[in-house]
Amino acid sequence: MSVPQPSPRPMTGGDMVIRCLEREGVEVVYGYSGGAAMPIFDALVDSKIKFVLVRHEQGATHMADGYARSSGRPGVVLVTSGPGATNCVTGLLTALMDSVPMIVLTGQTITSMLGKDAFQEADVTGITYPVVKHSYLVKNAADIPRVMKEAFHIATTGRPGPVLIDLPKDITQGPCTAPFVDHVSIPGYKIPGRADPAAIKQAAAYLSKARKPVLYVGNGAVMSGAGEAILRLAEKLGAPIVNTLLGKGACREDHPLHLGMLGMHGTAYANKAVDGCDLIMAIGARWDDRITGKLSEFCKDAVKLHIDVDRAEFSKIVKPHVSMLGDAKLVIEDLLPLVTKADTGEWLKEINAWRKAYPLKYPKKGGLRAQYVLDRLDKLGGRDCIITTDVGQHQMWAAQFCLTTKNRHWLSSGGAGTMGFGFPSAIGAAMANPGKKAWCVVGDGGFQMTLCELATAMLQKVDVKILVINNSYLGMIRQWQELFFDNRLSGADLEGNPDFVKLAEAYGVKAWRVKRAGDVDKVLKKAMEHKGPCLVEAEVVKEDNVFPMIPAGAPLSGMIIEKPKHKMEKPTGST
Ligand SMILES: Cc1ncc(C[n+]2csc(CCOP(=O)(O)OP(=O)(O)O)c2C)c(N)n1
Repeated sequence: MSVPQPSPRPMTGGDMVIRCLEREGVEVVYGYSGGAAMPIFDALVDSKIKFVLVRHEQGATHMADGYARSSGRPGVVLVTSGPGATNCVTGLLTALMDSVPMIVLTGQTITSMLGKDAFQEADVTGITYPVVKHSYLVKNAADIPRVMKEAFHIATTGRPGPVLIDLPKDITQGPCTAPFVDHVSIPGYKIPGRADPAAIKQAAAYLSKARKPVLYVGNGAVMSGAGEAILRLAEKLGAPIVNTLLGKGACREDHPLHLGMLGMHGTAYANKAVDGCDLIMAIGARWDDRITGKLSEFCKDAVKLHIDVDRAEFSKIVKPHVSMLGDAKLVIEDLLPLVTKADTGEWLKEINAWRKAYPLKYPKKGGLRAQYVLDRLDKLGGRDCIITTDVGQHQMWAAQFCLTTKNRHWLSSGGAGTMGFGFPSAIGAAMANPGKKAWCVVGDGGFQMTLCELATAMLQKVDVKILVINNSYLGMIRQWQELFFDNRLSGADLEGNPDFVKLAEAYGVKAWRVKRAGDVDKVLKKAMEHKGPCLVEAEVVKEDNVFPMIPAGAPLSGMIIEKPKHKMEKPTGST
């Protein structure tokens, strides 16, 4: 049966939105339909852009986010007004906190009904104002080409972030005859490139003098692709590298100068190095409270240098001796010829002694350990895969045991700590990187927040391997209650968990359960070899803790390497 072809019609606002997406090179849009967005959905029918119908709008935002983080290209979301748009708020916060380029198109009620409590009306630009880099409410179809061009420019340049475009239905349904826009002109919006040469010279002098330097690498280094340049700088200086949770992968973590992750659950030797350094240079990192602990004690006597693409980060938390506003890669490249090798031999010896004395470790007895499963994933090819995580203990163990050696191969919600992020972001990452496997490491709690996207994974046949670390608890919550609240468990027991294997199978997704260390390799290999989505449920020790740990608000020197015998003070840090 042949499908009737649509009769040629004048271009609508909805058509213009889609044409603009095509001109920006968009391949895929994630979303959920609804009344106010129908003209845009109608225009999609005539486009080559792939539309992925998710099962919840939050899932669409995290898929677009995973697509963007893993590829550097903006992720695009299309949803309807009211609840469709408000379901995107968590995804917007997640993307904003981690500087992810994203475009969110929301349908809106017709312009004549704005502010009149029309059906499914919500003040979406108002509600999302604090969680976007920028937003637009389009009241004139002629503005669509300019708004679309600007939105992509703003989302992807400088410090990237999500941009929301609210599109009333009469605007997308009515005619649009405006020409395409090829150039943007936004007065006052400047994109930093190379930093001030005077600042570079000053920083180079400090770096050349330092005897105990540390390079502290964050998400800005991932986004600018600064890794190679940072490694050259580290080698030239003889300086160790530490990375934040989001900085994983900027520089290969198996490099001899790399000490792994710093901060609350970082390696002991990374934190000892930061605590004992005489100079620390933040490269696209923002002195987050998970890193600094008690601020007044943090690197008290060390010289602090800061490279960032966002001027607002300078002196927000830490006042640097030198700030360098610019793209991390360009700044490091400019620093390289100016630094001379300092004598850091003693410093590296000291660090290597810490490495030997305080390796990452976990109990080998008493049942299957999440750490073991993740260690095996790392050894069985995990480093060639993209790894996404959800939030909780499994996230920290994955950060510790799954080394990242390739840029944009580690995706985790850092700033917002959004449970529910891990699985959908893996779908987006797999779609952005055909031929790559995406492993999603997720807790039994967080998986249940967005597991409806099993349908999306199955329909899109994505190569996503879901590793559910099932400890039957909201593990990180249980850990804090055990350590700081006299083990008075409250709202931490995940009684009522489903059978994850049966659940996956109900969606047509292949699944295995593993309970014994001896079976881990076999099951992980099966999952690696399986084409398309599959799930491994690892039934792990229920009551295990992530160490090392710096309690929130404690100084780095207050790091706990193993479970203390004494009762601990309640943490005083922000959360
Ligand atoms: C949306 C959301 N709600 C609540 C939290 C607070 N939180 C942080 S970790 C955590 C527990 C996660 O449990 P689970 O997913 O089972 O992972 P586990 O810690 O056991 O590895 C909770 C509730 C959060 N980060 N995000």
